[in-house]
Amino acid sequence: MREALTSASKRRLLATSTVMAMVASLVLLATAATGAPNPPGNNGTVKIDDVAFDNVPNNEPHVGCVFQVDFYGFDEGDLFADVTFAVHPPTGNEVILTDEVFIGEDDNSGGGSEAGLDASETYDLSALLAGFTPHPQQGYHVKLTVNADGSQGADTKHKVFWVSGCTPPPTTTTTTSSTTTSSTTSTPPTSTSSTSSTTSTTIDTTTSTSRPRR
Ligand SMILES: [Ca+2]
Ligand SMILES: [Ca+2]
Ligand SMILES: [Ca+2]
Repeated sequence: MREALTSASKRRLLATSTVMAMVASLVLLATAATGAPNPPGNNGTVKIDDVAFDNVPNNEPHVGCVFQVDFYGFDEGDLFADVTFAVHPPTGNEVILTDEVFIGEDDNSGGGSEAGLDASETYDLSALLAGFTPHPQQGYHVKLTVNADGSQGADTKHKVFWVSGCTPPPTTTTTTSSTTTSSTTSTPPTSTSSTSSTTSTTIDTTTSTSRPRR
């Protein structure tokens, strides 16, 4: 009786271990086929992110002057993305801002999903777009070009989007200073002029400084 039980349980054990081994090899096969880190190709994707800023990999092609570019699924390594913003017809056709963003923190796992987020950069184009005429309804037409290190073959990604709701940068600040001087004679008239310059430009200049590539 005891013999029979043990042999039966042995058989069961053998059966379960074979199944487990099969499952393990299947998983291995699956990861080799799809999830291998840094496979060749133009890995990664970029999305335009309007407020509220998030990590959701949807593209929002109508944004305010302050927006984000989110990077997903890029390869691991000493890898940077060259980011170029240009005004696009009908707004214009010239480069207005270039930047570099580190994108190589981890491999391409997660792909174009929230788990695959590699970088999230905030940009403010209000001062740079001030010299152009916006479309009355749509705003400024802007083209983003991203050239990513680590790609094999084509490394270029594009996103075209509209920017609206920009407040023009405060360039004229001379009007308010003259009115307050007559009433208070005792205080030195130095307090009014200093505040205007600090708030004018908040261009995102988080260019990753040194680039030790290749
Ligand atoms: Ca958003
Ligand atoms: Ca974001
Ligand atoms: Ca990655």
